[in-house]
Amino acid sequence: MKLTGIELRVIEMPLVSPFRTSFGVETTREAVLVRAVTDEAEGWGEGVAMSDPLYSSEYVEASVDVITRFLLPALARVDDLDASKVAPALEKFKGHRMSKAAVELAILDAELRAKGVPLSRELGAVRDRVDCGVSVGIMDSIPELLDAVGGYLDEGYVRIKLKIEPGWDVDPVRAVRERFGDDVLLQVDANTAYRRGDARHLARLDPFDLLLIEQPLDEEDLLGHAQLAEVMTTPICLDESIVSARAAADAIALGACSIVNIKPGRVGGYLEARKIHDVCAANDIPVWCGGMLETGIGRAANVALAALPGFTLPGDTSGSNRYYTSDITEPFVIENGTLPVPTGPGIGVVPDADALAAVTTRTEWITL
Ligand code: OSB
Ligand code: MG
Repeated sequence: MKLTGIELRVIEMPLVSPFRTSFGVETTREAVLVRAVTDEAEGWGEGVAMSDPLYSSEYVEASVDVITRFLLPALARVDDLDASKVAPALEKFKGHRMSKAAVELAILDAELRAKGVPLSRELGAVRDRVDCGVSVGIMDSIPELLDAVGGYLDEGYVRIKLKIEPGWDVDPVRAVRERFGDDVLLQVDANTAYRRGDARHLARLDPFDLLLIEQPLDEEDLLGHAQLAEVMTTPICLDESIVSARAAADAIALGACSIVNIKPGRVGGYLEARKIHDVCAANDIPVWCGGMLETGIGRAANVALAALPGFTLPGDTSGSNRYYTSDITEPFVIENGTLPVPTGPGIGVVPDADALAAVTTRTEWITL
């Protein structure tokens, strides 16, 4: 395949409601979209970097810059390009995994469209629908939280994840358990908001029979997570810390987690994400597919990944309407708590030109 050009788009989409985490409040989702034009087909990728470097060091403007200035020139020099050559060609550039992932996905989508192969099949999917959970932000009050959770359960979500932070943890969890019962699959996500010294406080979550606690401590604090695992009975799941298959293997060997959240953007792409799935499967570590408030582009690819056999827990693969009043692709609609795995070639969806134009704030075309 020959890459002839790349279109980079910055989009900005209003969220249906503010999404508050321990690191900030999001009211709109700004994101970078990549359209790869090759001599055989076109492909789309979505970058998951956010506007500000609060979840990780990456952010939208940096993503546009590194893709334009470094990643694309390096790819222009690769002969016979295919998706498997992207990560090796970009390896010398440190970090910027979300940007690498966005570019790799666009090229993978183009390659698979040219071959007529769905991404799910390419990755090794074994299901045609995936179980869906929902990530519920920090709210101003417990009644507000209970209304939100009740609404999502009514929509059919099979698992609830509560965002937590110091001052919003044990009480909201208790309130959700009291209102909705012990059968609800429930987990929490701290996005690194706690310190090692909070171990005894966090252990107060243990009686609530949570599926897991996600990333309580700093992303670099693997040892702290291993120590916390000795104090808590709630299983520890890592998100921010797992930036590669090697990081996953190390975290597992250290006892820092017993469950892994796989986000392709965080780890440099879907091919590395599959490696993490394989490492975890070999170690009997369950995985689930995380989310980054993706549009239909990234969501389509996440749903394909979540259909792999090791994804035994429901993911943050919610329906489009959980985030946006109108998506840029055909919306993903929850049915019986599940989403369908796209069946078309590549990621199986394309953005609608008018919907895309309506949310685009900037377009750059780079000829290679
Ligand atoms: O930590 O999983 C996270 C959203 C943005 C950044 C980080 C996270 C999240 C979510 C939402 O929890 C997941 C989703 O529904 O896309
Ligand atoms: Mg998380």
